[in-house]
Amino acid sequence: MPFPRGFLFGSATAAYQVEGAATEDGRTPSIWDTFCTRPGAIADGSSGETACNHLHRYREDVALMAELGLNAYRFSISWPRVQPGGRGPLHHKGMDFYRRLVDELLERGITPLPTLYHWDLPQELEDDGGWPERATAERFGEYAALVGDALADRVTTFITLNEPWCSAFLGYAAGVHAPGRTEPAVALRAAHHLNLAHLRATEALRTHPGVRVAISLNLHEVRPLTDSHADRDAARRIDNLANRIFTGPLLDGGYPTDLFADTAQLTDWSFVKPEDIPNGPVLDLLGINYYTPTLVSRPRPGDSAVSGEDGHGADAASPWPGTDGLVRFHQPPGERTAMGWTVDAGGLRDLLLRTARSHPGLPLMVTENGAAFDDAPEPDGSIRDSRRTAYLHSHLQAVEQAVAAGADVRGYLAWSLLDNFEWAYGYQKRFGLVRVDYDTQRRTVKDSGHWYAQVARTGTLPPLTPA
Ligand code: IFM
Repeated sequence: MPFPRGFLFGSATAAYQVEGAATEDGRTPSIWDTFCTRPGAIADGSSGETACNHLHRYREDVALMAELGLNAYRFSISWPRVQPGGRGPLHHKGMDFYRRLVDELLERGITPLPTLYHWDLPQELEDDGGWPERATAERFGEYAALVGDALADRVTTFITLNEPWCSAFLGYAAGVHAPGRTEPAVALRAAHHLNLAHLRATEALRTHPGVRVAISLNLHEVRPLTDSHADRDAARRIDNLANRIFTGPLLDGGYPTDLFADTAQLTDWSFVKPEDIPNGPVLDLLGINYYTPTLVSRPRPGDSAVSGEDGHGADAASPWPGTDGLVRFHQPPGERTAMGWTVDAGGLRDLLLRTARSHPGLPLMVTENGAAFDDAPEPDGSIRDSRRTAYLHSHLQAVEQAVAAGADVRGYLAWSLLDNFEWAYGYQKRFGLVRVDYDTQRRTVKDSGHWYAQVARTGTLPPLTPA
């Protein structure tokens, strides 16, 4: 079952996770620079200050992608690097890096897929209230216009936001991501203003003829533990808070009314203005980031009533406003990655098929998928990460199956090209196809990277060799 013609096989990274050079050339702090200084916020006390030094090593990294035969690279643009403070004119020195990166990619036949926002909000905008404030969406629209003017002559697809669910709910409800606030009602406002930010960015980017606009959502494949009414109701609540809170306004003409009812104790949603709901398509492509499915039930008597046990730490505040006592998270059975996430490729197939059926005609792309494992280099320096290869193999098979069943999937981007700064986990979790030695910045292609290179070169899945 070959992949369709023109299918993109690429990899993805994000600015704060790889670039380093956090204080160079006029870049101002983002909420992540600030959050990393908070005691206990990052497991190993680290930050993205140096990361993989991709800002200085991008040529080497693009050469590596070319060597692996990858034909797409999803990277993100650091807002405070190109518009320090989040307001005012374009900072050309900062933008020059992305111009050079894009040119380097194009020279090597690699499609650039920039994401405008992968979580690094300029700190000044958070000081003014952050995503819960409507003004932040307006600032994002202005920033998107600057980026569009700078890059639309050489980039055709722009991804506006990465995983706005994480920005809203891990950042403002659970507090495990920057800015580290635990205000559930405010997180719902943040989600709406992220949707509005996408709308504003789309308006700005579409002034450039031929530009296509996408968003990357970490859509959750939500499964009820049993077919009981109570468990299906738990799944419905999480589907609303994880998925339909974004796909509703962006694709389906409005928020689900049961989401309003479920959260009525927290907010009256009066921050949603009728004109905030787009009256036409605001997506030319939907990016889906998938790692693991989500299994939920209604709590049974004696169960913990708290819904924090969803891979984000049982001790953290809940990222799911309005679900306390109503939803319990369960670990799906099966092998787990170093993140504790169950490996379940069927979840990706089902998610792609469900999305394709609910939104016919909308092109899809897997804009992130991959696995962290505790790689141990062999004495000769090689990295025999057969579990990561098996993960990629099964998930690429799932994509093939979805395509064969009719889903219009345009590409697959492995997370991540490089080991990098894994947010609150610091450098302890390695997702890369390429190992990074953080002392020397030496890059070593892992076995999974060599295997993925064969996929990219041939457009077919080579068999797995026994470990
Ligand atoms: O590293 C992150 C990425 O920034 C967003 N999606 C999930 C990845 C793994 O946790």
